[in-house]
Amino acid sequence: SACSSRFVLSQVHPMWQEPLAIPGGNRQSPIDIAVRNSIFDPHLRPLVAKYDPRTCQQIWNNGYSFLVEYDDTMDKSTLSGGPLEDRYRLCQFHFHWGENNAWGSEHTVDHRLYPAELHLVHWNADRYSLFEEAVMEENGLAVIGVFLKVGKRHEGLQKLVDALPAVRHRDSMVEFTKFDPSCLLPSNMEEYWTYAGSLTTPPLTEAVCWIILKQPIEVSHDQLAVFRSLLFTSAEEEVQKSMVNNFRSQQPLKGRTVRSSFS
Ligand code: SG6
Ligand code: ZN
Repeated sequence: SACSSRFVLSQVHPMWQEPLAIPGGNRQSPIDIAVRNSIFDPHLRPLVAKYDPRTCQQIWNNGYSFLVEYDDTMDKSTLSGGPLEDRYRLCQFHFHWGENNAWGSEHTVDHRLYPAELHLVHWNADRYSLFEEAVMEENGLAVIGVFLKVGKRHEGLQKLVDALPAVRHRDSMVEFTKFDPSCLLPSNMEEYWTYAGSLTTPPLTEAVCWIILKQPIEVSHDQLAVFRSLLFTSAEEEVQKSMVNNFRSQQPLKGRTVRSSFS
């Protein structure tokens, strides 16, 4: 339930032990997507993701997740189309996951939990000049959410999994290049849900156009086990804490509409 996942986070991650600065909160994320209540919008166009693997730079354990970071100083890896009016630049992707395969995703579909969820974070480069500026604005960010389910090993993901032991501790960073994020996208990019929401970690700003793909990708149990071998803690800390359950609890819909690209 929502309450228990908040409890889990406050148990495992120091960031969530502080009282949360919820900014008023009329469009907070994540949410449960109630399929029956989502509204088909025939004007929703196909997504256009054009990613240049040469913009991939590094992997960083930030003490909450691991981030694969991209050079966003030029329009080289971009997202447009779908519900978006502008062009958005990819700056990083990261995941959220559970301590086991029964939970871990931030969004749910008709209350179905997935073991993990990928977030590809983009900022509006048509309207703003920096991520730091866009993160404060209503149409500042666009995040693609992809559910992970357990099945066969994901070949594209494996290159990333192989690099993770090098960033086991908080604040560690390694060079990571030429990784094409499109290899983590499912074949069906036509079917998605979209709604207006927020970042799921502080500052929780209500800046995000969420695009949640319907088709999950398949990864193996062993690949998720490597995610779980990462640590929330730095090398100096005496008590090491596994990086698991790094998802936020679900937030009220508060009258928002979830649109779908398919009927
Ligand atoms: C992750 O989620 C990242 C962090 C932050 C956060 O845990 O570690 O970098 O990302 C864009 C951003 O600030 C919130 O992103 S999210 O809303 O897509 N989950
Ligand atoms: Zn996220």
